[in-house]
Amino acid sequence: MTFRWYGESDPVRLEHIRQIPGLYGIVSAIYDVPVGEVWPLDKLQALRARIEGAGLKFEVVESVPTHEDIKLGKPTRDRLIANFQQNIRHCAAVGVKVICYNFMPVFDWTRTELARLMPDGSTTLAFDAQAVARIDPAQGIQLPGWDASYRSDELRSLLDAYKSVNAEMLWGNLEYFLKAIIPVAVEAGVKMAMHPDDPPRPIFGLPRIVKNRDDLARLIHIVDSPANGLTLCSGSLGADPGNKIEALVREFGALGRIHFAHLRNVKVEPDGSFYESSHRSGDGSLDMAAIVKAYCEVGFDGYVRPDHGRMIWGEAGKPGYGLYDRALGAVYLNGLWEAAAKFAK
Ligand code: DNO
Repeated sequence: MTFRWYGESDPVRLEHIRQIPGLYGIVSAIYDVPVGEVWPLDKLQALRARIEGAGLKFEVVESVPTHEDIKLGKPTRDRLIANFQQNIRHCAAVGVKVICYNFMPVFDWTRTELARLMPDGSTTLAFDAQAVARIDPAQGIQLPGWDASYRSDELRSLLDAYKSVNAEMLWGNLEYFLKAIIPVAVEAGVKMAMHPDDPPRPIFGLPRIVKNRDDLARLIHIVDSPANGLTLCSGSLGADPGNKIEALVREFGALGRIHFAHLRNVKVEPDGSFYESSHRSGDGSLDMAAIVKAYCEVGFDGYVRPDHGRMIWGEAGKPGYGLYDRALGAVYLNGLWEAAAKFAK
């Protein structure tokens, strides 16, 4: 069981994370190096020392970001891919075993609200499909969490650049990238774990290609190596009711290609809207007990983390990444795990 931590600027303290029962390690990254550049080894060493000093392990990185030029297949990609390769080597040098990354154009996870008020007074992340459908990218895209990431002219030129990249071209660019990085990961002893698209559908006319079972199968076969694996995110994939998470766990787990499990629940509405519920099965649309049982039965021994939590008990902080609700999630998941393992037939 691991827990994501955003470094020294994270209001959640490592010393508090350590007090969660059954916590093994921290999932983190270097946040002060621009996307596409090499993470200096000394920064990684300092991060590892800080985490180990708090009594936790540092074996999972989330994420090494993939520069847009790589996804766009621009001529500049070779230098950026060389930097990505170097990041894999540097992570391996400090003991990292799994690197989570994604291949979503422009927007990583996308929500329309970062603090939707729930009847119990908690707040949570939500995606309103109608509100997204009303956004005209040509008029500018304002989304909480993202509007600060790009200047509006930068965003416009990125969106323009993607106009000539359809889904098949994005697959082609992914193939080029995987063929360059997976051999380096193999050599370094690191497993790459692709995070699926969140939500698992195209948005704002941008292609998205890691959305469902067939995409995951295609991805892992591009380079048929155990190092070319998945972060199976129940909440991202689960936002499409067509994705049966237990079945995905069984299929890709049996192949040994799930290296990192993101476990969270999501309440999905018929129009494609959703909000992030507590981790508990009864609060969302996913059967978390069945998902954990599937992991257990398939002999999964990789890294797990609770995913986004609600904001509860008056906690202020990074939406989705407070201490309290994620800690409840970790303990709930460990409970499910203990029961599934103990009573396995
Ligand atoms: C959101 C996260 C994602 C994830 C990246 C992985 O909270 O699940 O941002 O870290 O997509 O590359």
